[in-house]
Amino acid sequence: MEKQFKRTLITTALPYANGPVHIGHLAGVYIPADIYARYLRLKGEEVLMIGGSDEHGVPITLRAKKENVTPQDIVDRYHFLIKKSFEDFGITFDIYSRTTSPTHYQTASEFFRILYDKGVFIEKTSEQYYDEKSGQFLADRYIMGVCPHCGNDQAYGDQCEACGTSLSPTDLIRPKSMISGSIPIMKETKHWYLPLDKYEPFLRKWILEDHTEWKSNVYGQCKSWLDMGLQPRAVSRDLDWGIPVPVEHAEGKVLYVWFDAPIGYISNTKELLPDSWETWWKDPETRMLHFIGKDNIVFHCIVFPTMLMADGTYNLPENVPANEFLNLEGDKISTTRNRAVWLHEYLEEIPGKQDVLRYVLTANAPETKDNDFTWKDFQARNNNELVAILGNFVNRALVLTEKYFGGKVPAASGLTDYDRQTLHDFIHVKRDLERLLDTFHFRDAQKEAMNLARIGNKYLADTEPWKLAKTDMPRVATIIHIALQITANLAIAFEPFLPFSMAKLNRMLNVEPLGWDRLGLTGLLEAGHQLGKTELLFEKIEDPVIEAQVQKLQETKKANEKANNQTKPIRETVAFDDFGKLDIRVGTVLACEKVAGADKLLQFLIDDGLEQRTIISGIAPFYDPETLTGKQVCFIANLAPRKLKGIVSQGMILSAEDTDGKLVVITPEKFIRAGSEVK
Ligand code: B3M
Ligand code: ZN
Repeated sequence: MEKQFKRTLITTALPYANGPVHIGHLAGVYIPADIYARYLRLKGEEVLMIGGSDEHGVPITLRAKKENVTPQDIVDRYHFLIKKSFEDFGITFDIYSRTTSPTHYQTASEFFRILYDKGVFIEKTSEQYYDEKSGQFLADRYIMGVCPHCGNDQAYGDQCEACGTSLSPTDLIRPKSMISGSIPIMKETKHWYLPLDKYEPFLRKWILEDHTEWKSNVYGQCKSWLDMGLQPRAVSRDLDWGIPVPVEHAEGKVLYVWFDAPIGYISNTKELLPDSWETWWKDPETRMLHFIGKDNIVFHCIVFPTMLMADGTYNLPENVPANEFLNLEGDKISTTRNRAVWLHEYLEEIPGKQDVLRYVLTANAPETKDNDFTWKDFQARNNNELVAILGNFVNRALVLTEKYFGGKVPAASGLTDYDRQTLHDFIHVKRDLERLLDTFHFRDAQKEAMNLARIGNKYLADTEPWKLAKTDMPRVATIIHIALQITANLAIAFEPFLPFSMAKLNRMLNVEPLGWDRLGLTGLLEAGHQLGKTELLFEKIEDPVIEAQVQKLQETKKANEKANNQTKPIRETVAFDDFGKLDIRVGTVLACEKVAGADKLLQFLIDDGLEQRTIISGIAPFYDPETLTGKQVCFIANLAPRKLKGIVSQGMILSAEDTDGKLVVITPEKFIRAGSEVK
């Protein structure tokens, strides 16, 4: 028999407060969690939805260093921005707090201390990478190097983002400090380890046998971790930003961010409900669900449950409905590369359209695999689905009521078979929606809700009440009555998905929000009920809006390329003899002119000390040819000749590229004999 629960505790991954939140966050975690929480509340169930910012960890300290401010400055800036973005998108947290709160410091310290006193941790001294220049140990993202699995040379000490492998700093090939760029040495340090291996038999049974219903991506990742065998995991770090390890002789050591962050769920519940938080965490009749992204699976399915078990007084999660990743126009979303649709910018640039984004992100939710967000699809889903199906149906039903019945719900009489069939169809919607929502299939659930609007559209198109107005008003009244019942049903079915628009629809229907138990019923609006004022639910999004967004993304791409140009890494070492093969000379420019039919090319006549030679160079956009005549340049004299625009170029003039792509010719510091060798 399935377990019965009295209440549901929903936790949502705590985003790092090292940048604003973007569509990937919404699609992966917060929209599904919010849909689910709203659904349960509509059903009248007891629910708590917990959120907050993750304010520790290396990404935050690195950002602070880069900007020359304190980590506290960084988290203050982003915590409030993130909190506001979530509010603006209607994410209904019961609390959104932060891991720098006093309650959290106390809760996390106590949690560690209880495990410490129970003798859970292994204390171990080992050698770890240390940056002598900055006088600091290098954990996690403080260190970078080549991934041993895929060869990516930008892999971090805790993970390779190219292939997704989780790493430890000593796995990296050619490690380099992210603080000083120097090559680190090994140095001894003491840390506390959580012995995951001891809990492995329990975890195997709990996940692999008792939770076969978990999503296959979650179950699969857990299984592969368990099959590889679990190792003790360090839960402390040598850092000056974080919660101090609450034991003696632990100066300079803080709790590992992945130890303290999930405890943030507990702290935030405590902050909200100081007297009754334990009901939500310890009463077996509470069901706990973690909404997260796929990169957090191991922490929520293995590490945090182990911590909770080691304490022994807490519930374990019932389910962890993790999503995969959302890409943007075919490429990864990246906070560091500023490649994202930031929520606060979306709201400024496309104001009042929160529900459109909620709808599109749910329709494309990366529930089973990575998925792609494109602006074209965003526009198409708005125009062809929200406007053309849902908005159109609701508008027709309401406008017809206004036109023929002065905005009062008309009475139905003498139902036809077709009427009955239509009413019957939408009774199914409730059952199907529940089945899908209960199993976290939000995209299909939203599709099902949209089907109800399709039923409505088809009903009006088939019955054509506007043609009957002159001949058969009782029939028109019946049709409109049914169309209005469908409309009221839509207001319930879509509430979890499109809360702003459904609040508007309720105002147009002049009703208080209707509860979930009324979904599928046919008498939601009684005859004689006066409707409110009709407005448009959705409006078309025109091409220029979409084009502006696509262009913005392209500009970011260009800016990134330029920024990368600034510091191109030094190329592979060459032997001295190889350098000696190049014959670089100084030459005097005898004449210089534009090459006809080529925007970029200049043709030089150079005195090379022995004879005159022609060289073609791509610097026309940056120089007026006349200003170069009489100057001296450096050129490669023994480069194999090449034909450009029909002219043979005998060598190459050396120039340097500035950050904006501008080329600057290299000239000797003072006038010198033509033909002099550059060595
Ligand atoms: N801050 C990682 C992330 O944002 C981390 C989640 C913590 S959940 C307790 O992906
Ligand atoms: Zn890799």
